[in-house]
Amino acid sequence: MRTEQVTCPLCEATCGLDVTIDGDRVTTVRGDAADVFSSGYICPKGASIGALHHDPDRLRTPMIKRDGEWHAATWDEAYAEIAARLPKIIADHGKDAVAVYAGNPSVHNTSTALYGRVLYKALSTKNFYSASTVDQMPKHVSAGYLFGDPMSIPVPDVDRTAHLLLLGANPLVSNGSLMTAPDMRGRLKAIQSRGGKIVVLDPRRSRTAELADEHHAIRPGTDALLLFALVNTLFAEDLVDLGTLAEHVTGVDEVRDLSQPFTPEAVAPITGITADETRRLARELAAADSAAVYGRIGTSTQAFGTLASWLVDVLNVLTGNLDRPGGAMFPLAAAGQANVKAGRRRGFAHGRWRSRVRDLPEVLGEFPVATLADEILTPGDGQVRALITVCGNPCLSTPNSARLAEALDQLDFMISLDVYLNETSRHADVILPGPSPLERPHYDVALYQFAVRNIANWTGAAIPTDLPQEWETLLRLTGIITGAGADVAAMDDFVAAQFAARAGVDPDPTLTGPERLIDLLLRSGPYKVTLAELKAAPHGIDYGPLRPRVPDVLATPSGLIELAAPALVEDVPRLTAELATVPNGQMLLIGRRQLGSNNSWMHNLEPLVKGKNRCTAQVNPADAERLGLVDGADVTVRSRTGKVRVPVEVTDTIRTGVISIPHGWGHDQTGMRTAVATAHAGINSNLLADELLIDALSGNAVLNGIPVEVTPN
Ligand SMILES: Nc1nc2c(c(=O)[nH]1)N[C@H]1C(S)=C(S)[C@@H](COP(=O)(O)OP(=O)(O)OC[C@H]3O[C@@H](n4cnc5c(=O)[nH]c(N)nc54)[C@H](O)[C@@H]3O)O[C@H]1N2
Ligand SMILES: Nc1nc2c(c(=O)[nH]1)N[C@H]1C(S)=C(S)[C@@H](COP(=O)(O)OP(=O)(O)OC[C@H]3O[C@@H](n4cnc5c(=O)[nH]c(N)nc54)[C@H](O)[C@@H]3O)O[C@H]1N2
Ligand code: SF4
Ligand SMILES: [Mo]
Repeated sequence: MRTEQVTCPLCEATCGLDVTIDGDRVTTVRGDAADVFSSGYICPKGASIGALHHDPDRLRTPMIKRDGEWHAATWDEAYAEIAARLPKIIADHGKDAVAVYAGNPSVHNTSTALYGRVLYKALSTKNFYSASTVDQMPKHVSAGYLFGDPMSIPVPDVDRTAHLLLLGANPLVSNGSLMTAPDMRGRLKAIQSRGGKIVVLDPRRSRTAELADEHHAIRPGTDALLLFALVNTLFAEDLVDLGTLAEHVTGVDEVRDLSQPFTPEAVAPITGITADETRRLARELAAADSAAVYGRIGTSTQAFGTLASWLVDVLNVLTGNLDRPGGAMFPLAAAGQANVKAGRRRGFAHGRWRSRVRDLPEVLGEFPVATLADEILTPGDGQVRALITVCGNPCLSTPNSARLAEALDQLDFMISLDVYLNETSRHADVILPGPSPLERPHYDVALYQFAVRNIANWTGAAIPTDLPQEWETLLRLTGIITGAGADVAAMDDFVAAQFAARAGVDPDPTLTGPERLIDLLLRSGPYKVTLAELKAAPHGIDYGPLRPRVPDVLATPSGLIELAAPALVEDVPRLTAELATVPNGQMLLIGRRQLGSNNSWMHNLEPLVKGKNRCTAQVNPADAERLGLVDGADVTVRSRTGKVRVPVEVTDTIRTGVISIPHGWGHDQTGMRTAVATAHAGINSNLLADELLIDALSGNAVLNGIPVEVTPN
């Protein structure tokens, strides 16, 4: 029996776990009380990390599909198949003929986070897609233009704030996002016990809204209007006070002018929040000793995602709360922090090239995943003929996923790096599995960059494995693309040399793989720690609360916070036009997350799916009565792209005019190896999400506020 300290890689909270292992069996998983960040907190998913490790359906060998039948294969056979098919497609049709889709866990996985880009660079395809465009891309765009770097996303300083205004986020269930902070319940309650206030804007009375001091049931998709009305009020009532930030900001007058039409009275009929309430929200925000405005999925995956993301930070700036303790601050991670080079003035640009079929803008070198099916299905020069998915399940997670599934069947070749044979990988020709989270080392190189304290924590592999680590797999694939062959060690030395050159320190000759890269990043980072020192601190090292980083963090051409950056301002007329909207009573579909879910992929674990069916359509009692819906009976929900039948859950926790279905379900397909998930299939809400509805600026998909028709039969 032994107990290992493991940083949980399953969501953004980075909790420390105590994993007790007897021989090769995981016996218990508990929160690590000594973890410097999570202090013993754990959620149901973290507690299921042993079930994930032991899941008999989890793939342990590569799989090859021949004549529609899956065969377990050796790694050599799998690479031979890939070598025989992939380079030929590139040779015949060019680099853009191969698309990549990188999914959410690729960010939570040290191998893919560090070595994914090596493969992507070798492929150098314009057809790069990721879960970012069904998630946070609008925030990157707004941060890019405001602060000069798309990774400069301020996080709420929850541990010190006196006032937290949350829009479209439910951290009590999601455990926080773009705000790495384990135990959000504890942290939010601490705000209240020190006399602070929490206000939630959400069409649903979520768990976070239940705990909050105030909840306002905003109409979906209208956050940008409400936020502009708050800005309008701050100016109208002379409440704007930038404090010490003033000398670092430009564009304040322009924002004031832009906000003129968005009076609380003008937006109230559309947002559903009265003018008086809106004014009070603005006054309280301005009056608080410190305050942070924070928006997440609900404000991002909507038609005005970038404007809403921008206005969140406009409010943080105008109330003097950006970059000050208790406000919204820029973390400084121990390793790999992206926005640290002083004196950068390059600024940010998106739309440097555009997609072939729908003429959509590139952002951060990727195209919106909402157009991936178009690029596969539309013949012509540059048509996508092969796809590599890396930790992604776009057949459940992206809009109009039925059309995408059809498109995948037309590919000449598809590879999935995935741990399951599921809704997406079933379309592949070759599946390459990776080790379980307990079989690999972990350092959260991505999420510590959004943490509410500056934290570093290293996890070694808790359980040995015969499976190659995914960084080795990625380098093997790179070797096939570049013709460099199968010498993984040589390629790894090359990667390390590049990291070392950038970092300005020499690689530790005793290390290889991610250990060597993380060590380089740590030693060249702000706290100059070594990997060895981190290994000696199994509960992590806490570098303390966030510290102000303006002006060094700013990388705009002016060196200032560009509050009225032209690219953002140019999108405002689209919002102004919304002021003419008269809500027509059409039902609007939104999503919701659930404690036991991890987007689409952890439903194969019995502990997370047992009990009552959670894939229900929530509607308000008034709508149920009006539409003739009965609690527990099935309802049909239709959109332009599809229709589903799903059980109704009548509840007053949801606003009238809104219907909520969680995403990530719909495990009712054939040819998968997910026995538990299939027995708890639910329906796929993204059959209803319309790939034509996007935030024009960022290309992000609209997954909330989708017009639907709801009928009892
Ligand atoms: N309607 C609606 N749709 C949404 C959302 C929403 O709120 N509403 N949310 C969106 C958001 S925020 C996101 S991030 C996306 C997520 O979208 P995706 O990233 O496409 O989907 P996931 O469900 O995270 O699927 C992850 C895949 O990675 C595999 N996997 C897990 N661990 C590993 C590993 O260690 N190695 C490898 N190789 N594979 C692994 C899983 O088996 C699964 O196939 O969904 C989006 N879709
Ligand atoms: N248990 C669990 N945790 C997760 C995940 C999971 O699938 N399950 N996924 C992880 C991922 S990838 C991410 S990105 C994060 C997301 O983290 P969060 O953004 O906190 O996630 P959600 O719970 O989807 O919260 C979004 C909220 O927005 C509300 N909403 C919908 N439309 C609107 C709108 O138009 N305006 C406003 N103001 N609100 C709206 C919804 O009702 C919902 O309560 O969660 C992460 N954590
Ligand atoms: S909150 Fe996230 S990091 Fe913490 S145990 Fe749960 S899944 Fe793991
Ligand atoms: Mo996400």
